[in-house]
Amino acid sequence: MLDKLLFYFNLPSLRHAATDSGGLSFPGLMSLFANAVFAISAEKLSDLPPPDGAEIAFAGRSNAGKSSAINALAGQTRLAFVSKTPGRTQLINFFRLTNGALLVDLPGYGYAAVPEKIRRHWQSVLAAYLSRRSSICGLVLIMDARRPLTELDRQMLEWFGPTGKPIHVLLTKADKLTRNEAAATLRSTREALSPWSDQVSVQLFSSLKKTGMDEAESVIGGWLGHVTRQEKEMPPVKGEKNRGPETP
Ligand SMILES: Nc1nc2c(ncn2[C@@H]2O[C@H](COP(=O)(O)OP(=O)(O)OP(=O)(O)O)[C@@H](O)[C@H]2O)c(=O)[nH]1
Ligand SMILES: [Mg+2]
Repeated sequence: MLDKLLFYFNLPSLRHAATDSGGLSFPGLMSLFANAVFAISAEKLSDLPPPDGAEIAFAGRSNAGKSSAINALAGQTRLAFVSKTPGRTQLINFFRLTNGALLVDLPGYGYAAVPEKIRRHWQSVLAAYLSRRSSICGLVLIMDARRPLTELDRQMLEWFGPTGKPIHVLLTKADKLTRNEAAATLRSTREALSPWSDQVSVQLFSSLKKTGMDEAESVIGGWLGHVTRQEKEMPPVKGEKNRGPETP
């Protein structure tokens, strides 16, 4: 496990990520996401760190834009690995915020070219992680605004919904739609999710154009603000090298 950790820390992009805040500074909530660093990767559930920190899970179809959204929120370009080839995030990657909370980049689902056996494996990992992980304080469900609410997106809602924890849907790549198309997609997705309206919120987002950032920051920041006040004395995560400024 330590070997794997050191391997990831030695990747140039991650070394860079650990020191690069993208040269941006943000007032208020954004400081929660700025200076995020790569923490640890897990290949299977038994590799997960102990569930003793606040986690924000990012799930979505393969290629929907999960890693890009994490980078956009963090104000960095190479924190999470972004690829034109779907199915590239094949590990559960954890990023540590300076307040100690974790952003969790989950492997994408639904990419047809991934062998059936691997797809099924990851779906069972996602089901177990989303339904049982006590440290998750909210799910960010990323959907391509051009094809929201696929069958597997609904499956994620079914798995996570019973936890009663909040879900925020980012309809991303909104820059690929006209204003009217984007507004119509937002309306129809909200309508489709209205039975879940106590638990689910929906917004338009673009990592490319950085639109919808304030709304996303305020929702996720709200979840973390609530949790982080209780998590001040959080113990270090087993096997993790860098925990940020609060490490004694
Ligand atoms: N135009 C546009 N392209 C985007 C946006 N977000 C992501 N992309 C592109 O979509 C592709 C996939 O983005 P990723 O962030 O790697 O997607 P992912 O969901 O992490 O993909 P997997 O890890 O394979 O599941 C890349 O080519 C990105 O540049 C966006 O808001 N607008
Ligand atoms: Mg990814």
